[in-house]
Amino acid sequence: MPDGVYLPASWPSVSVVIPALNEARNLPHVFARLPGGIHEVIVVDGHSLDDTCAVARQLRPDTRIVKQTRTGKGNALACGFAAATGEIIVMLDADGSADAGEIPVFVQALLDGADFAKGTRFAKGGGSSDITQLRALGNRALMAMVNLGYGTAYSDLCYGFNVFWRRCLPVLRLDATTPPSQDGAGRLWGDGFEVETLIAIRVAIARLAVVEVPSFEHSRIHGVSNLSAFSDGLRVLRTILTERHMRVAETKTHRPTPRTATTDEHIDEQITEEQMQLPRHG
Ligand SMILES: Nc1nc2c(ncn2[C@@H]2O[C@H](COP(=O)(O)OP(=O)(O)OP(=O)(O)O)[C@@H](O)[C@H]2O)c(=O)[nH]1
Ligand SMILES: [Mg+2]
Repeated sequence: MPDGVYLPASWPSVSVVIPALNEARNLPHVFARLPGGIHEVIVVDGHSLDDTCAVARQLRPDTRIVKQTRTGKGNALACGFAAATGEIIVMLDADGSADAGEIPVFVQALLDGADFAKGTRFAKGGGSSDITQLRALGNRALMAMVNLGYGTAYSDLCYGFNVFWRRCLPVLRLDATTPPSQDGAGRLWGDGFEVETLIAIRVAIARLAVVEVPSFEHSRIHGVSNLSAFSDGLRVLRTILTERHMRVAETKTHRPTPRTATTDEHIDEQITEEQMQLPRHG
């Protein structure tokens, strides 16, 4: 654990969900940065060909290993969230790019009243040594579409370091259980890297209190990225368009839904910055 970083015993229980695909060499660094006092660490293995699971258990014998039901980071997160038992869930990458030492700052944002603490590399205090110019450009364009289409004021969109109350899970509507289809690649919508955008949109539509937390993204330590800027960028774009389309369609049907669901009479109203509790960054 980073020197002296310990979650106070009085804090709610925290589950850390780590999607990992061939990250054996990076896990030692990731685990070393975990603060003390974590309720559980869940590694969601994407059927890794290396020693990811063995290394995780070696580093921390109480690590819970979850096998994902389909393929992709999004499915891994859905499976990890479904298995989590803590009051708070942390989404943490396994490649060493996210610093688990930042977890207390995210949790503090929840304790201060947020439902969802969304990491941002592009607010004061945040940054990245990992993002390429192409990805930064794509991220900015896609983020502008989300902000325009959903009335949000996000300063970052495709960033995987987020922390939220487990009670908010129903809002995300992620499917952890459907078996893979036999015909296609075995992926459902939301199973890929578009999951972060899907989550960002669904928490906005549900009007959760979202607070952005500046975060620094380090470079992946070992191995290569699983993300393709073009094909995954297109999936993100399709997510933005599809979710908006679904939202409009649901509004028209006026189906009764739970309070946290994405559909209500006024769902097409713009969500204001105040409702989102997004900070303004100068
Ligand atoms: N379980 C599981 N984890 C995955 C899968 N795809 C990616 N991951 C994990 O998700 C996290 C993010 O994936 P990366 O490949 O680092 O993608 P990225 O962070 O967008 O790309 P870089 O910035 O280049 O590292 C890492 O911890 C991966 O191991 C998958 O199909 N299954
Ligand atoms: Mg990465």
